[in-house]
Amino acid sequence: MSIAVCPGSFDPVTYGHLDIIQRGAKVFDKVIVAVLINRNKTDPVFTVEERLELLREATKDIPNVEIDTFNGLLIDYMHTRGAKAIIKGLRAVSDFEYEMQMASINRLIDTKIETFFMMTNNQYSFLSSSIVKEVGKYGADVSSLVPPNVERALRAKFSEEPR
Ligand code: COD
Repeated sequence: MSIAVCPGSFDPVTYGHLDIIQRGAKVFDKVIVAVLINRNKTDPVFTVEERLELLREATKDIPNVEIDTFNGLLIDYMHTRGAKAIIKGLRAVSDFEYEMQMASINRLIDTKIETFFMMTNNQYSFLSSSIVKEVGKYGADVSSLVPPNVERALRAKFSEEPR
């Protein structure tokens, strides 16, 4: 069975992520969408549990997709899941530099694990979780950027907080 991991922060999941997940699920027998727990670079808007729930709902119609979390090195997590492929999305040249570095490091750690890059769907080339949070915070319409459950969650989250 070919198992791929699609890792990320998913804070929150967007249509750009979902496009990559759906396309990956057509190529691999199973795609595990893995949310990194211990990322301390930025303050997340959604808790890990909330992000998992949003991802579960948004991918519920794709039978070969599983949602999980991981801590520490991605490669170590992949070993525990018997996964040999990493799925990444590329939006622009700016993504390329970072992703190439990550792919090279991961390959150095384990040469048997391959990173597969998928070009973003043109309509989502500008889309990121950060953009969604930024516009969502000010009450703009994000229905073309995220699935309905995420849109509701953003509205609820930002109505709780002072802007
Ligand atoms: N179109 C296409 N792809 C997209 C889009 C879009 N609109 N938006 C996002 N993506 C892709 C991203 O390029 C990425 O591949 C994936 O979706 C997830 O994106 P994010 O923003 O949710 O997640 P990131 O980029 O913050 O996640 C970073 C990781 C968690 C993958 C990374 O930090 C990691 O693997 N950390 C574990 C530690 C490790 O093993 N490090 C490597 C050795 S040092």
